[in-house]
Amino acid sequence: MMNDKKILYSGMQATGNLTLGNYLGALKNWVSLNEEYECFWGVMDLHSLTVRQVPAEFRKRARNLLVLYIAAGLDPKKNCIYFQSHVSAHAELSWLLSCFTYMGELNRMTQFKDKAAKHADNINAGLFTYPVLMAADILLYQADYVPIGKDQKQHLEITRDIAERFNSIYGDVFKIPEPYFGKSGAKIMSLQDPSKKMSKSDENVNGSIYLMDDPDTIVRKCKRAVTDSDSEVRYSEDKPGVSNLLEIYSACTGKSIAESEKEFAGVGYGDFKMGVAEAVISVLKPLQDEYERLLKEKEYIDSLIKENDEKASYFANKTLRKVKKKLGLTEMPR
Ligand code: ATP
Ligand code: LTN
Repeated sequence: MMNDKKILYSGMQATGNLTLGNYLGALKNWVSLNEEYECFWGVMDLHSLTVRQVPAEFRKRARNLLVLYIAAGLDPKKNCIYFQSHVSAHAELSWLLSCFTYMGELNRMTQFKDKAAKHADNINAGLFTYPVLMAADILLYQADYVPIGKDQKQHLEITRDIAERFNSIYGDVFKIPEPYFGKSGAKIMSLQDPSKKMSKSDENVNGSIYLMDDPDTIVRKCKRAVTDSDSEVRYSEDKPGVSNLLEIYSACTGKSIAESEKEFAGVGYGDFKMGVAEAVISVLKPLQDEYERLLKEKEYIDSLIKENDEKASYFANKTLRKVKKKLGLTEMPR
């Protein structure tokens, strides 16, 4: 069933509303990868439960994220797009791998420390073992490559350590995954504080452009973006706000930074910001239209979910059976 393409695995948590950063830095760049790789993209809904969710909203958000993957151009016939929680092998392997993961290793995870500080009232064990579930996600599919942002590098390293530890005891069970740094996607910074990345969990909604923002909101947020007291549209380390807007413009139009600078030479910040807003709208409007159209195609989406859940389960369970056998768990009589 599987061809000889290398396997690529990634996904996003169904937490918060996706930003332009998530799109330009990740989603947009995922679209063409299926030409070269066999791709699996999970909606990481089990990971989302490490912070409290309101059930009705969460259900909707998770489904909307899956629809958004498709609206962004991931072809669901060529990419396996599925919900993590629909493939029970993730939770099962996560338990098994947790018995091969040390407390000391998990204690070193910076994301745990950050999130524990942010959610001091709910430092649950799931937050602590988050990287083990992530290791299970990746290892179940024998992934060769994992496209991730810098913040997830430590989680991929622990995944490799767990896999190597397991393999050294039980033989070659898991493929050791590598991070995937393809054509590097743009790193988009907050419009309000260009020293911080644009992030869906940012409390200041003016810092982020959300994928579902309407044109007026996009114009307003761009106009309010922090720049500097100078008036020159130039890419430079000492002009982080302007540089970020140029980065956004360049990623949305496909023009280089140099070309973009030239285009705005001698133009005031007001018109420059308007130009950036228009470029963002021209990218987001078609995405939003396609998303709205797909949301109405309930049966079509349901059938895709079913098909892709089955495909994901097939591959995941193949690995899980092997792991259980290696561990000496008894088999269910047929
Ligand atoms: P959170 O605020 O919940 O931590 P986030 O917005 O930082 O979320 P993630 O869920 O951590 O996003 O990341 C999803 C994907 O989007 C990752 O591949 C990550 O590298 C990418 N990404 C997130 N923010 C940006 C950004 N500002 N610029 C470029 N890529 C980004
Ligand atoms: N932790 C990742 C989301 C994630 C993931 C994965 C990414 C969960 N499981 C497996 C790649 C592979 C995040 O927060 N961006």
